[in-house]
Formats: sequence, C-alpha cells, structure tokens
Amino acid sequence: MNLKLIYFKMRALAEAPQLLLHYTKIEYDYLMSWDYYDKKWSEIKPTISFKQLPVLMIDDKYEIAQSIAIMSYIEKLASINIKDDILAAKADAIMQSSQELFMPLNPTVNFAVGDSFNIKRDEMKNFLLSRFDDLDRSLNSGGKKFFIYDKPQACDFAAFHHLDLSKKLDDELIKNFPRLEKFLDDISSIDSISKYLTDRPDLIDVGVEPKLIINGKQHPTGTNKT
Ligand SMILES: N[C@@H](CCC(=O)N[C@@H](CS)C(=O)NCC(=O)O)C(=O)O
Repeated sequence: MNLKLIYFKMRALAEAPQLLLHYTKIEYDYLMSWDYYDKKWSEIKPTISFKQLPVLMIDDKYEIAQSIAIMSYIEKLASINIKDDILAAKADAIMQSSQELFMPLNPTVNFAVGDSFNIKRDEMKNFLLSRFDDLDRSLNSGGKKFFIYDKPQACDFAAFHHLDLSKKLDDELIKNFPRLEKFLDDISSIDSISKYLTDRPDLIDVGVEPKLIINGKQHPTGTNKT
C-alpha cells in the first residue's frame, strides 16, 4: 500500500497525522500540493473532496479528507484503534477539543504579522488558557501518562500539535500548566517523535514574516509554490 499525505507550507493540520505516522512507523510520502497535482492550488481546490488539505492518498486512488478522518484511518491501519467504547468516546472528546484550538491559533502562527498578529494573539489568550485548563484537568483526572493510556493515541498527537504550536504564539501560556508541559515532554521524548521533531522544517519569524526552512532553504508559508 502506498500512502501520500498532501499539504502546504504550513505547520498546522498535517502535523498530528505525521506524528501518528512516525509513531506507528507507517511509511508515507509527504508532498506539497503543487508537487503532487502539478497544478496551482486555485485550480486543484475545486476537485478535492472538501476543497481543503490535508488529504491522504491511498495508492493514488482513494482520497481521505479531514485530518481527524486521516488519523482515525491511520490508527486502524496500525491496529491501535481504541476498542473500549467509553475510552474511544473520551478520545474523541480530546480530539475534538484539541482540534477546536486550530482556529484561530494555527492561521495566526503561520500567517499573521505585525499588529494583526499581536491583536489576534491577545484576543485568543483567554480561550487558549481555558482550553489548556480543560486538557490539564483531563490529564490529571485520567491518571495515565497520556490522555487515554500510558501509550499515545491519535488524540494525544492532536493535542500535542496545538499545545506545541502555542509556544510559537506565546511561550508563557503553557507554563501555567506543568502537567501539560510534562505531556509535551513525554510525547517529544518518544524516539521516533524526537527524530521527526528534529528533522521537520523549522518555522521561523512568526509574527514578522513566517517562513519554513525546507531542505535548508527559507520558504514563505502558504499555498503557493516557491
Ligand atoms: N477540517 C479540515 C480543515 C482543513 C483546512 O482548514 N485546511 C486548510 C489549511 S490548514 C486549507 O486547505 N486551506 C486552503 C483553502 O481553504 O483553500 C481538516 O481538519 O482537515
């Protein structure tokens, strides 16, 4: 089976699927939209099932859209999907609650600059702190290393991505939650994840002129080929 994860120059919704793929040691290729489709995003967008990325292509034939659906599929492929219905529902709640951090956190970190960045950062602060508090309480009450088990599930990688990205917005926020900081450390210190995090494109100049360093070259974040 051949898997290709298609996305853009952003550190956003392809991160948790990639963390999960690395954790489960499933081979895949990661391709920019223009490299896979060989067309501009504006031309290809109407042909994608939900007109957005990421999508996971299976054998260049089946397209799975929606990052949560992609992660559910990967969990099943790796046979680590949660069999207990109550725990599976809890994992879904963690997944959705984490995913709700996407907006406005991810677009702001990846794209906003100058005053717009500062205003958005200040406006979302209370929302982020409130949701971080929810996640912190969930980890504490669960009594496990991760949200569901002592091994990570897809929902853990989704939470990890957004919490980790928040450090690029304001690295003080997460410091109010030592249990969440420990959670980030526990995920980061898994060998395959540690390697992925070291090797992935660095996201620099957030709030000023965000860029990803891909193969040693700086690229502005976005949906266009550079
Ligand atoms: N609910 C979707 C959201 C996907 C999404 O917002 N994708 C953005 C990038 S993060 C996108 O495709 N932007 C380009 C566009 O909408 O034209 C998911 O979880 O995958």
